[in-house]
Amino acid sequence: MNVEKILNDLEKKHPGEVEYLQAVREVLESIKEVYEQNPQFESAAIIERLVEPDRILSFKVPWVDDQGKVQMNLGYRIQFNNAIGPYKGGLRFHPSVNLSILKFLGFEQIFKNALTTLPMGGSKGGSDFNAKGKSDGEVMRFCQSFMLELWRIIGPETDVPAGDIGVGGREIGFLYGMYRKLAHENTGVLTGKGRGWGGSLVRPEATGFGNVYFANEMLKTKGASFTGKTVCVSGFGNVAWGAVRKATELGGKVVTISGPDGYVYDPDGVKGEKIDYMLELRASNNDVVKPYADKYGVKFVAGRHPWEVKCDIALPCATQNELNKEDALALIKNGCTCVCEAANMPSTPEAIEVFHKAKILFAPGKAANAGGVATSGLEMSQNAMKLSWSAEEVDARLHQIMKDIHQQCVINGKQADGYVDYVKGANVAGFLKVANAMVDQGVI
Ligand code: NDP
Ligand code: 2IT
Repeated sequence: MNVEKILNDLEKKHPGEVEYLQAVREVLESIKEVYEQNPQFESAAIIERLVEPDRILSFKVPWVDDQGKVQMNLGYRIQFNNAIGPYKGGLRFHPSVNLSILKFLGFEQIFKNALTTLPMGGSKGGSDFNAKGKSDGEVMRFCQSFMLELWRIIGPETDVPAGDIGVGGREIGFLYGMYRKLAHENTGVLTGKGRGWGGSLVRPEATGFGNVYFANEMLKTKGASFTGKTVCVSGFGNVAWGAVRKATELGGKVVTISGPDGYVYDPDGVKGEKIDYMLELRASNNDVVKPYADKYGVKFVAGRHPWEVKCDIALPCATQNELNKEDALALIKNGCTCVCEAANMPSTPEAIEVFHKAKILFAPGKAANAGGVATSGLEMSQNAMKLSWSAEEVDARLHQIMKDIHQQCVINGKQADGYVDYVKGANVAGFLKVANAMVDQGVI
């Protein structure tokens, strides 16, 4: 496989889509060897068919603000691949959203969902809507207008959206209400629903919990655990909240959280009611984390990333490319031995190279944050059965799924010297499952 040629051709077709090309490059470089060992992939043109989405729906989202003024946003849904199950993936509402970002997320989602062991294809969607400073009524009218277009191409057996950045329980509620009215049916068409109307227990916590379960599996391979460890977390949203909770529960001390404005350093640890306060802060429709530092009288470092703080374990939980080469070098210098990505693609390729060279434990988001979508899959199962499981049952299944994903990474990523390349492991395991399904099902 000529990775450079494929990427050059893709760049000509999709100029400037840097995040998408970054995600494709990483996967192609990892799977090159296994691809070349399986000539049936080449004859079925698997790569050419896998790197392009099945279809992209792009639409406008007009809505009326509280002053009666008409506002306009852009909306998208990218259905990438459904070889192993219905399209499945989150919706992101953030002003930075564009096609490149949603394509990278949709592409990653294919392999992540394959790793969960559940039957889910990959998709992603969203809008450049900025919730900052908006009232609940404005968010509702925006969500309703968004669903007015989206509902045509989704369905419980077709494409099942969920949350991502800027889309939490409140937005899923507004989106679901509108879908129910338009489709005249009450089905599990979205996941992350409220507990009283088809949602699953543990889904809000699942990405962060799953991430910490995965990190714990990695630590176990070195005879280590979270107990007594200092942990740096970035972000202060849904995923960061779950990760902080579980890392603390397992005996770690989380000393940072962060926002686009900078990071908070809390040497006593983010714990107890301070974790609940993270939820309040996130729900305030502000994008600043500084109020945490003001409230608890701890240090706030403006405009910087938390990776300069000394820690044993780093859990990036904010967004793509938030951890660069300098950050990676600082982590290594300060003795960090485990970086477990909870966000999607938070480490730049140069940062990953630093981690691999230093031979520390490093897990990519598509493996280590799969607990969120896996629990969405469990929500779909419960909806299909019209039953709901207890929190203990969902959590036990989530825990087992994360252990299985870890195992798949070890099997496919172990190097001759025993070092586990979790990036390779995750990409190879996810790719093989999808590519084999595509070969089995013919050229469609
Ligand atoms: P939230 O909206 O709850 O929180 C996201 C956090 O990241 C906020 O602190 C947000 O600040 C910050 N952030 C977003 N964009 C930027 C940016 N461009 N620069 C700096 N900071 C930014 O989202 P989630 O916690 O759900 O998502 C966090 C990460 O986890 C994302 O990468 C997401 O794709 C990934 N993920 C989410 C899953 C889920 O189930 N929710 C599952 C698997 C992965 P602000 O928005 O205020 O700018
Ligand atoms: O990136 C992700 O895996 C998510 N945002 C969750 C997707 C889902 O369908 O639950």
